[in-house]
Amino acid sequence: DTAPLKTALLSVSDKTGLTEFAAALAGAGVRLLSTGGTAKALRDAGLEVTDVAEVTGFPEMMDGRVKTLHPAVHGGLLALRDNPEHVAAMKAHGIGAIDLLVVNLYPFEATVAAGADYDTCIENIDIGGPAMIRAAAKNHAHVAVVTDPEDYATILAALPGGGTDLATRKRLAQIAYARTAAYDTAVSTWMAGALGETAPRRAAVAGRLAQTMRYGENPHQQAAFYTDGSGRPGVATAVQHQGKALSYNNINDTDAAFELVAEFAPQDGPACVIVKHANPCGVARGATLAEAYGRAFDCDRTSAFGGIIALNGVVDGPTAEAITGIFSEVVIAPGADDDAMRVFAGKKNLRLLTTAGLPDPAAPGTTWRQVSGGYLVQDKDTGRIAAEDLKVVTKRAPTDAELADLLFAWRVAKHVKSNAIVYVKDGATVGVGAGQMSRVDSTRIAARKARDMAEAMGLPAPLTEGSVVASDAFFPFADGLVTAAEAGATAVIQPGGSMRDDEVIAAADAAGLAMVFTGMRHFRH
Ligand code: 93A
Repeated sequence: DTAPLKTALLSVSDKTGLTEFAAALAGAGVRLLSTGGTAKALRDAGLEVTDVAEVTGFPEMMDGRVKTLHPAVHGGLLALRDNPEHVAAMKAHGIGAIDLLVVNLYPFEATVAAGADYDTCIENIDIGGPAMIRAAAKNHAHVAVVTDPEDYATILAALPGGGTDLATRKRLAQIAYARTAAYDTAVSTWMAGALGETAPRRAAVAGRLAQTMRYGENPHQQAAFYTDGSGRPGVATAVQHQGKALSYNNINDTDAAFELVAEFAPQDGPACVIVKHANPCGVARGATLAEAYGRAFDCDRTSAFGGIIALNGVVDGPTAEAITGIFSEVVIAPGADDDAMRVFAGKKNLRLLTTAGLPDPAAPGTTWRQVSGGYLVQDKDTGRIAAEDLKVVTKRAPTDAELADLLFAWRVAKHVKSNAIVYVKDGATVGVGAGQMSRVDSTRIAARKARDMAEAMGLPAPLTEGSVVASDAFFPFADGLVTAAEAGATAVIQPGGSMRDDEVIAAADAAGLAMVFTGMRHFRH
């Protein structure tokens, strides 16, 4: 699958590393074609170059707006070398194959950033460059495309082997499409600004506009919802049966709830999640979905009001009855039967969403976050821990019942904003501490809420009595663990790896706790 490298077309605005690269190509016997400014730079460096104008039979015209937009160029980039009709067309029209395209675009982003006027920005929208890049990338079966001086080295490394291999050309094509997509995004975003409009309702993102909203996180913010076209089961592809349109916060919270409930496979039994402000305030298993809902509700009845409820199975009548006992914003589940639909129909304000299934928590993905002047991009957290991954670090090992709850708590903790502390008893959360700047505070808050809840329910002991506790990252000091032990926890799951692990383990032993290390952290911010 090595594609020979006989002819290269170079047309670059950023001339970094150009002459060294082109000299190496020429040295390997590659014929160089080039546009005005690039050709001049190469000639100045003593290299032999053919002007694209000679190839097309047309001069560069209209201030350079039309230089490479010609069948002699695009035919040379797009022709399939192993297709007799394509080869015949090349011959008939005198089109020569172009094996390597080296293009970087007019500096549109830099022109905007420099505060240029409208016409200057317009003139810096590259048309011919992206057209060639997209053509060469499409034809990566035969053509290599380089859009970034950083990748010159990739081509140079391939020269001794007589050309690039298919895997390399595919990788370069992927980079190329990322570049043209980002370029047009920059143009569209700039135009929105020039029109005096805010971006969200017509943002250039890699997706399809699904819904514009009355407002965003707050009423003075405009907002819209875009689907990514993946068709993944979730809030983006759910069918809404009743209730008002989903708000920005509804969608965010519903996603959080559904992603968490999907951690519990239906074949392992019913599970329910209640979310408020993107954090779970109750997660539980049950013999039935109705029971799972009730147990999730009991974790924090106060916060559950106006919450978002996600279930991992088809909602039935009794579950719907239980849910409609209080006001909830949204219910999402992979289906609802006729009985449930009838019950929900009596609550006009409740939004009911059903999906074709549950999201796959192991499916790889990417998360994006905007920061001033850039984006943070990372792999989705698909980390999973099984019993065999755990290391017992205390004198006492967890019992089977504790172990089951520890793994449950760990799964929930992954979906709680850091610092996350999750107390669990018999397959239900009994205390959740979320989003605190200090881990010991999360530990205390969750325990206090569990005490308050027990008082409100008329129970003698706090809900955390006899529970287990998960911490999304290591305990830096023993104080958090001691607090959990005082709240009645008997076993702990945490990553380990603190400088003071020894102190934390000693405190656990002193309190008779069993503790396991996961070796994996689940920060979520
Ligand atoms: O104005 S264009 O959109 N029209 C074209 O046909 C065209 N072909 C290449 N801009 C075009 N280019 C761009 O010219 C390339 O993407 C590159 O950024 C630049 C290189 O011009 P020069 O070689 O004259 O410096």
